[in-house]
Amino acid sequence: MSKTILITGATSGFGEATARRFAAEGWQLVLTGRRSERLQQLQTELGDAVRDIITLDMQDREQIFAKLGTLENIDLLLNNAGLALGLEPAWEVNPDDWENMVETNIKGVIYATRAILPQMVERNSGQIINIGSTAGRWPYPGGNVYGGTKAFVEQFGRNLRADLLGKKVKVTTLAPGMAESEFSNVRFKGDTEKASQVYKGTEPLRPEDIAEMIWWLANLPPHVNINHMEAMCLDQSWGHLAVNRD
Ligand code: NDP
Ligand code: 8X3
Repeated sequence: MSKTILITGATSGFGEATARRFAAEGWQLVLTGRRSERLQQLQTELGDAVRDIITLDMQDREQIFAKLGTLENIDLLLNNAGLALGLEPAWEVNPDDWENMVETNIKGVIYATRAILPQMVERNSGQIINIGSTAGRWPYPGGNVYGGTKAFVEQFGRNLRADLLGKKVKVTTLAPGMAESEFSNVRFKGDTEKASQVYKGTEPLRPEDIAEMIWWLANLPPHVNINHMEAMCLDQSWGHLAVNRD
C-alpha cells in the first residue's frame, strides 16, 4: 500500500516541491495551506497522488485539531508551513509580525504534531520532519524572533525524540540556509525588488534541493534517525563575529 505524507504549507516553495517529489515516487499526499486555489491546482496537476487537500490556517489551533486530528494513516508529517516577517531591529519591529511568526512557526508546528502523533505512537511507526533554519542556530541582525522560532523548532524536535524513546517514530529537524522561494517576498511584504536582492549574484538552494533531502530522510533504514540536518548553498557561509569599536 502507498505511504502518505502530510505537508503543511504545500502551496509554494519547499512544500510544493516536496509534494511533486513524493508524488513522482508513488506516495499519497495530503496537502494543506491557506490558498485553496493553489491546492486545487496541485490536485489537478498531480491527480490520484493527492489523497486530500485541506485549506487550513496554521494559526488556528481549533481547525488544526479538527482537520488534521481526524486524518488516518499518515506515515510522514512534514511541518513546513512558516514564514519570516521583516528584518527590523527588535526595538522597531511591529509586534503583530512577531505574533504572526510565533503563531505559525511555533504553535502551528506543535499543534499539528499533537494532532498527528497519537496515531503514529498507536501504530508504532511514523516520521516527523520539522523545517527549521540556519537562523535557528546562527543569529543575524533582524533575525530576532524568526531565529527564535526556529531555535524552538530545533529543541522541540529533540524533546520529541526524548518522549518517543522506545517507539518506532522518527523526528528530524531539517535546517536549510538561504533558498529561493516565496520566502523573501513574504518577508518583505510583496517588495519583489528587495526580495530578489537577497539572492543576487548567488546560486541559492532551490525548493527541489530541499525536497530531495526530505526524500532521502524518508528512505533511510528503519533504525536510523537523523536528529538535525543543516544545508546551505555553496555561496553561503558564516561571517566574523561582530564587534562594536565605538
Ligand atoms: P514559501 O513562502 O514559498 O512557502 C511557505 C508556505 O507556508 C506556503 O505554502 C504558505 O501557504 C505556508 N504558510 C505560511 N503561513 C501559513 C499559515 N498561517 N497557515 C498555513 N500555511 C501557511 O517559503 P519556503 O518554502 O521557503 O518556506 C517553507 C519553510 O521553510 C518555512 O518554515 C520557512 O521558515 C523555512 N525556511 C525557509 C528558508 C528559505 O530561505 N526559503 C530557509 C530555511 C527555512 P499559504 O500562504 O497558502 O498559507
Ligand atoms: C531562512 C534563511 O537566512 O533568511 O530561514 O533566515 S534566513
